[in-house]
Amino acid sequence: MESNLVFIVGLLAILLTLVSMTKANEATHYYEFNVQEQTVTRLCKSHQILTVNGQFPGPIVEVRNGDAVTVKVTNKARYNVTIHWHGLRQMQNPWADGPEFVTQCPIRSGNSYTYRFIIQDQEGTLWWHAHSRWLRATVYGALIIHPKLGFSYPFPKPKLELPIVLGEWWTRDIVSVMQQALFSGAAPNISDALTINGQPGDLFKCSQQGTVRYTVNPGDTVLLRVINAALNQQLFFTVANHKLTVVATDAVYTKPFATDVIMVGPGQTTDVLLTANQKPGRYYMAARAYASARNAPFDNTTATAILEYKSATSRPILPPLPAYNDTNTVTAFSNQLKSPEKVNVPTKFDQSLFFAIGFGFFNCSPGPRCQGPNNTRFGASMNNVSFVLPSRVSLLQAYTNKIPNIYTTDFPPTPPVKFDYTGSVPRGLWQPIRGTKLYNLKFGSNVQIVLQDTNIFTTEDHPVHLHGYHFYVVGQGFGNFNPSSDPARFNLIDPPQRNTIDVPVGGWAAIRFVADNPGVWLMHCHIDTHLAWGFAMAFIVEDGVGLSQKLLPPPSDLPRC
Ligand SMILES: *[C@@H]1O[C@H](CO)[C@@H](O)[C@H](O)[C@H]1NC(C)=O
Ligand SMILES: *[C@@H]1O[C@H](CO)[C@@H](O)[C@H](O)[C@H]1NC(C)=O
Ligand SMILES: *[C@@H]1O[C@H](CO)[C@@H](O)[C@H](O)[C@H]1NC(C)=O
Ligand SMILES: *[C@@H]1O[C@H](CO)[C@@H](O)[C@H](O)[C@H]1NC(C)=O
Ligand SMILES: *[C@@H]1O[C@H](CO)[C@@H](O)[C@H](O)[C@H]1NC(C)=O
Ligand SMILES: *[C@@H]1O[C@H](CO)[C@@H](O)[C@H](O)[C@H]1NC(C)=O
Ligand SMILES: [Cu+2]
Repeated sequence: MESNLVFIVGLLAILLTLVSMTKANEATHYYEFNVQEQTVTRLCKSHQILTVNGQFPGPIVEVRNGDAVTVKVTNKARYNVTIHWHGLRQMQNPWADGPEFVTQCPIRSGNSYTYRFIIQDQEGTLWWHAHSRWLRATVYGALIIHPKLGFSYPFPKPKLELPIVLGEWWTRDIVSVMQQALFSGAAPNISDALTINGQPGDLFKCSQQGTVRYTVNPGDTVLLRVINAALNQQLFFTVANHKLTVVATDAVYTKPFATDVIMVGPGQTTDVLLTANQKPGRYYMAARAYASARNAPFDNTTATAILEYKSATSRPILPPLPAYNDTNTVTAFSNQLKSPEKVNVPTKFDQSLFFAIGFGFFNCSPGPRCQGPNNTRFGASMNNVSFVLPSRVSLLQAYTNKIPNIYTTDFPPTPPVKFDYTGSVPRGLWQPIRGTKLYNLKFGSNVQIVLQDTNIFTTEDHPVHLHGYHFYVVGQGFGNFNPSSDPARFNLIDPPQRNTIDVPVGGWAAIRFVADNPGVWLMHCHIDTHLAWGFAMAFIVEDGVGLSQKLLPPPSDLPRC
């Protein structure tokens, strides 16, 4: 009896020490991000790009679950800028989310803003990027969240961990590319190269020196944290002769599965394990476009990096890559993504939303500002609303300060006109309306959204990103969503959780989440061209009753417009 008590007291003491140790181990990280111009040379051409601290890709933010992070961003560049922490939930704290004119006004040239946030129950690979017009073309970096001290990955600890940040490179100033497109109304020029950690690789001229190389020992297992930071392009990624075991997407673990190739949409991350179990040699890692729109130009180059076994000098082997339009490979890949075990998916919902998403065209009078097809300007919309950002104040400030005439809350929960979304869409339906329309969600509501691609102009696989949330992807398919037969096939057991969903080209995806994070949260296509054309909307998630269910007050240094 007594010895039992001593044992229990002893156990309690140990537990308490453990708990306090864990607390003590939660670190505070301080970073300084100086956004500045830097001259960079690729493909034999030099020009100034925007960087953080002169680095390209930018600095890696590496923390643990539970840590507090402070990043002082100082704008030493010519342009207005903001930084977004892509995939971080920022519970009650949209002030640190970053999208320009959504949760904050831009940080003006010469000014600073300090992002302060705590990593809450998240681990894995995320990233940060500029969220101000198209500046994220070069302003991006990895955000790696390790498990808390004393906790481990749900797989054997890899020998090496490598961030593999995929990007797009223009040999011209990206701002001029953007300005030309936004002025003319036509599609922007495509990129001149794809990059892996900022380098196109030695298949490109003048690029041999800079090609990224990783050395491994035979038998090593390597964790590749693949991030698609490309501005506009979905990408296939593969490594010659090596299987990739997928273990996580968007910083959520998955049921492991082996594959030769992965497809990563802009905004998404995929963690894969690779074991160096092949003949000692040199093997290319390679990334190339998955381009699903019909008759649309795209960057058809191949970016490479080299995985070399120690002391190997042989010529690197180039892996086969799927064709640019190989949707079957994309579907086979995404169908294998599952949560590791049974998860708690909302089965009854308070909000059943249906968003038709895709292109649109604005008719205009022929001239230099009307260079889209047949005297139009390109547009894009969600439920026929082509989103317009405010410019006087951010949506979040307008919401919290009750400033009228900045936005309305009448974003349509279903398409205002029902049509055969993926069939041949009559030209009369192609012109959306412009607006700053938000949608209200009560705190705690269970939400389902079916995202339905349209065939206005062309169908396309769009990577749709929701800020402030992770959602379950309960189903996807091709053609028009059928509300009477498709839900029966939903995966309500172990669907994957993501923050960015590639909606199948000419198809649909159904996502579910609980609206447990108050604030104003943007949902948009992560192809920046489409975002600029209006492919966005935002949710207002109202405060709940509990203290932990309310928005935190704004930081005192929040930029003013
Ligand atoms: C876009 O491409 C066209 C045709 O190659 C070229 O004339 C134009 O200068 C380019 N624009 C920019 C901003 O790079
Ligand atoms: C893209 O590049 C690949 C490999 O270089 C080539 O085989 C293919 O024909 C190209 N496709 C297009 C549409 O240009
Ligand atoms: C892919 O494109 C090629 C030509 O670029 C075409 O022959 C083929 O039919 C296309 N495949 C699919 C599945 O669309
Ligand atoms: C432009 O006209 C052609 C020929 O009538 C048509 O096929 C195409 O869809 C039109 N595009 C737009 C954006 O109106
Ligand atoms: C979008 O709204 C405009 C203006 O009311 C209308 O002309 C067009 O047909 C609508 N299109 C769709 C797909 O709802
Ligand atoms: C920066 O943003 C402010 C609004 O906050 C705007 O008035 C100003 O024109 C912008 N400056 C540039 C260079 O875009
Ligand atoms: Cu898109």
